Amino acid sequence: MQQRSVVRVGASLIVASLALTACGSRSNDEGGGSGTTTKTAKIGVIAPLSGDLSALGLGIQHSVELAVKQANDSNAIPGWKLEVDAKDDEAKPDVGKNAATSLSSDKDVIGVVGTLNSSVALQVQPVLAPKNIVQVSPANTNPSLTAGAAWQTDPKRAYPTYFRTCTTDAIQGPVAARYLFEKAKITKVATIHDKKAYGQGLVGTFAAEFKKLGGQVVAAETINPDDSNYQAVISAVKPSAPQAVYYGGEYPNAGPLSQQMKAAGLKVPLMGGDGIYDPKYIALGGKTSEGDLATSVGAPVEALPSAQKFVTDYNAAGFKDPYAAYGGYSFDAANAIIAALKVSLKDAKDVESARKATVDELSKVKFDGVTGAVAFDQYGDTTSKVLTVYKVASGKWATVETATFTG
Ligand code: ABU
Repeated sequence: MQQRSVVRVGASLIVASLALTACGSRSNDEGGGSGTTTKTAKIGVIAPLSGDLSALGLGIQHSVELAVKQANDSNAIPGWKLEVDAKDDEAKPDVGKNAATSLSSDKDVIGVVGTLNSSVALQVQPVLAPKNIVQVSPANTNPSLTAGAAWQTDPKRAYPTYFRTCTTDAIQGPVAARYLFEKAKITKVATIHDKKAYGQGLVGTFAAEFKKLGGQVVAAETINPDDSNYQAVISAVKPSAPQAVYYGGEYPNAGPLSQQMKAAGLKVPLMGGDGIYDPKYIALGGKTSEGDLATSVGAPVEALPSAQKFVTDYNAAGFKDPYAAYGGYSFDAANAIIAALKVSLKDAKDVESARKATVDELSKVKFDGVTGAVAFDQYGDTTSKVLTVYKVASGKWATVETATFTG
């Protein structure tokens, strides 16, 4: 993996509405004209639409709704209207599996955008794959979802139907390790994770790179994601005198952990991955989250010339929730499916008969999206691998640097 470019931003830092149609086919010609029919294909969304992570999940849902509305408005697929069917997975694997089962039993569903959580995706992939329903995640970063459990030693495509627009923790953990060791000059860290697929995997790739660089992992602990009091883990970590804590998991646990470790006298920065990159982390962490760090997938959408229309259109659509960390990647994920559908639905008599062709077409998709070039490699991973380091400054996430990787 080669780092191609680094763009620094911030010198002070160390370095819907939808045009819904009825299901099935209907006449376009309600007044008795040409008699052509419009068929319906559905794009499902599986994401946390309620609960602690809904700030991220609702941004995914609305960004897909925006892409679908724009496709319908421009008659992107003549003879077809698209619908969004959004299901709440509550960030729980079993609920996500049920959502996937429900969508996969709907003959009009052609693809799914989601999930947010890697642990949920592990349950969703095997439900959608046998039905040839494509799944494009804007947010799952666990490497095994594309390249299999042995992704480091013997990579093998896990499911031909699974793709993602974000990069993975194979890059995210090492980027954080290099930032702490090389830029922040931190040589001793403690790691803590939530025992879930994402958190455990991210800490694994971080720790391997940190040690390779010559750093020391002086404590390695876990929390229970259902807990809200972290005194035991803080007491276990504090005597080893880490200069930073690297956390694998999401903001509902990370924010309070940051607040409690500082209150307990462990006054060192907490750094995490994209799972903590949300304003809610700072709200939960309070004033002492100042100086904490995160990496997140992609470049900040607001700073991308390619994303300005998306940002304007999203704001104009009047959604009550922000597009949040994964909005740009969700919009691109939906448009990747739509690009495939332009070919696969063209002469299709119905959705089910077009599913296999949609899988094939999605693997060939190539276009300039709002987050950059959108295309997939032989595993279903994005070919555009971009990550940004952020730091809490004056109560907000401030960009430190964005890096693009090739190879
Ligand atoms: N990528 C961070 C949050 C989602 C996940 O579990 O991968």
